[in-house]
Amino acid sequence: MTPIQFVKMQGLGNDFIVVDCIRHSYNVKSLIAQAAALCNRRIGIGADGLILVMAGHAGNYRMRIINSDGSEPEMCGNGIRCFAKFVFEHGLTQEKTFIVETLAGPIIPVLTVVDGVVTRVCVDMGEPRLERAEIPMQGADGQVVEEPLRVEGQTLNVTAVSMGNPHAVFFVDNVKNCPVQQLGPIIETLPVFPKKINVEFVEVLSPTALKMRVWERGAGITLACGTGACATLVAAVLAGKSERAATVTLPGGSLQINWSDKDNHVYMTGPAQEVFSGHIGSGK
Ligand code: ZDP
Repeated sequence: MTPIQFVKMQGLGNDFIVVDCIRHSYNVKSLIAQAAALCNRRIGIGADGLILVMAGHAGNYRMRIINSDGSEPEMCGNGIRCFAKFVFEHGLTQEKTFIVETLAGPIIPVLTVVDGVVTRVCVDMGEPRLERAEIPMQGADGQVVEEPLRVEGQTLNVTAVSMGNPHAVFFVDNVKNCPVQQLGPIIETLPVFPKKINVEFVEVLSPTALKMRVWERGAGITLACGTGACATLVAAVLAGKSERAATVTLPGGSLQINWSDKDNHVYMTGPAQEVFSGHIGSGK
C-alpha cells in the first residue's frame, strides 16, 4: 500500500489526523474505513478524529471529518480551524479567507497570519438551528430551552442546539464534580435523539464567562469541542444566562464565541497547532 502522508494537528487539545486528498489521490473510502484504527491511541496514531482535506465546488474546499469511532459527523469547530491553518501553511492557498464545504453547509474561516504562520482563526460557523426537529430531537414542535429530561431516574433540564451537528446543553452549579463519564454516554444514546447527540455540562461563571466539559458523540470525553462551545453560548443566551459574546473555557483552553444579533451567525475564534507529521502504511 502506498504510504499516506499525514499531519497531526490540535485545537485546544482536540486532536486530529489531517490528510491532504487534494494533492494526493488517496483512496478516501479505505481511509475512512481505517479511521477508527488510525485514531486508536494504542494501535494507531491516536486522535479524536480524522480530517480529509478535499476540493469543493467552484474553487472552494471541502472538509470531511470522521470521529474516532468511525462515524461521520456534519461539522467540527476545532477541526475546521486546523483545516484552515493546514491549507494556508501547506501552500494550498495564499488567501486568508475561503469557503469550506461541510455536511452542515458552507463555513468561512478568516486567518490571522504573522510571518507566514497562522496564529488564530475566526470562523463564521453559520446560524444555529433551534427547532426541535432540526436538532434532531423527538417531541412537539418548538425550541428546547431548559426542558425537563429524564436521565437514569433523575430529571435534568436540557437546552438543545444544532450547529449542523447536535448538542444537548445542561447548566450545572459546579462542572468539576459533574459525572461526565457516567452521564455522557447515556444521554448521547437516548432514543429521544435519533442521530445521537454531543453532551455539554456548563457552569456559568459570569454573563461573559462560561466553563464547560464535553462528552462528544462518537468520541467520548475530549479536551475541547468547538461546535459544543458555540452551542453552549447560544444555549446560555436562550436561557437568559449570558450575553451574546463570551469566553467559553474548556479543559483544553478557551474560545471566544460571539452570536451576532446582526446576521444571527455564530463566530468562533481560537488557535490551531501542527504537532508532527509522518506517513501511514508500509509499517512492515
Ligand atoms: O458531532 C459530533 O459527532 C462531534 N463529535 C464532531 C466533532 C466535533 C469537534 N470536536 C468540534 O470541535 O466541534 C471536532
